Amino acid sequence: MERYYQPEIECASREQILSWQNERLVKQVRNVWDHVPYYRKKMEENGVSPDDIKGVEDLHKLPFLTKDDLREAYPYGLLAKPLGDCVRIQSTSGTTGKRVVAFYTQHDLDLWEDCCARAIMAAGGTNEDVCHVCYGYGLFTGGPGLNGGSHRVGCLTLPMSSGNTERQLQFMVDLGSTILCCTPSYAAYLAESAIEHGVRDKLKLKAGIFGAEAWSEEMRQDIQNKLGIKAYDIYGLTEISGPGVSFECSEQTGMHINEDHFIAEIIDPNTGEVLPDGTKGELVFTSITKEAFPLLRYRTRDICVLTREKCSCGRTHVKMSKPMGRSDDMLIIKGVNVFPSQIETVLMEQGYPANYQIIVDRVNHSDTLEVQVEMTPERFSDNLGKITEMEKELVAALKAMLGIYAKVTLVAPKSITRSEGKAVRVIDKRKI
Ligand code: DLL
Repeated sequence: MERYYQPEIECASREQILSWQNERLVKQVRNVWDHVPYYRKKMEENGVSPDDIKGVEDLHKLPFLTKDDLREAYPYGLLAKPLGDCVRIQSTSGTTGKRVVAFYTQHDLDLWEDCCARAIMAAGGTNEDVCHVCYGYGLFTGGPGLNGGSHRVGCLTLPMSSGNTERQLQFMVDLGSTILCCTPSYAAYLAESAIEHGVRDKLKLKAGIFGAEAWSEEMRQDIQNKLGIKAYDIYGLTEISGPGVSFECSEQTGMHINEDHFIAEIIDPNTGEVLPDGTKGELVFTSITKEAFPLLRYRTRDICVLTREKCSCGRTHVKMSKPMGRSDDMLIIKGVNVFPSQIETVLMEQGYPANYQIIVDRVNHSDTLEVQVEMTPERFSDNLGKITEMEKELVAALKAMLGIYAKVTLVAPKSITRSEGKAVRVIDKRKI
């Protein structure tokens, strides 16, 4: 068990972490130069060679990689190992264009599962736990990643995958699941269903490990209260391995990035300039231990802040804030930048559940924003005559947050489709 809470790594001094990163980065850059012609060409075009990279302080000299590069090099163009050494493929859930595929050697899988095991242990997991994994299995990394991590910790692992909510609840009750792993939107749905089916008090859950999509602090509180658990955030992306790139500890104030495997930078998304810690910007990762699919300076499009304040859990690895949205999720409505997460915060502050849909359209050359919000059954039956008034209150609260008018439509309980994986919150009809 000790293997996965590794204080000598997770609580190492900054000097020690930097020394690992320097050594591994230099090796990785040389490896990519030697084995990935696509990236070597990029380096040559930018006038940089492996000899220019002596440590983390030289990272900024390397060119960025973006999702477009991954699509261009699809499927095998960024492989650094012969196919014979690769044992697994995972893929992103992209709905348009070519999918992004990532490759793993057995060693890559081992390190990825270690990262997920660290996350489970940081959420209090031990070999006494029953870990209920209802992230999707298959090409999506959520199920396989947390499944592997759970095995490493020694938990009894339930590879449930997503869907069939009644069966999920039945297994949770019968087998006494103690740790729940799924998207936060599915956790909210499970909580709602457990209450509805009268099984909430039969659950033995103590912790949840929720990620793969943006979720607000208000949503965390709601899930924690409804399920009587502590809800931990977990972050990751297929290109860099999957879940477990970073994870929350008991302090719940940001996610520790596994800095022995990934170097994180924050950049200005418009200029590419590296920004100091504490500044909001786009998160960029360099994977320094990956064998099959090592990405250097990969732009995630996720907007967040890095902090290095001392953490009460003792871990010293840098923390990233909850992503505030993706730069490509940001909606520009009437020229104003709107993140779906801002809308969620307002709704939850006003006591609405996290079941909502954002509809953006263009009518007579002007953008329109509508937010359909589901009411709880109690609120619905108690306030039938006051719906217009309640809609007006929400319009005002949204205006104060976003600075623009949003039409609000309160809809009946259960009328917005529930998600079993990542929730689709936004319908942008301008793009259809
Ligand atoms: O979502 C990996 C994952 C699975 C993470 C399970 C956590 C739990 P992708 O499908 O490649 O991989 O999507 C990656 O999802 O760039 C973020 O925009 C978003 N994302 C992931 N975790 C979080 C999180 C998985 N905790 C993309 N908060 C990332 C907000 C998240 N957004």
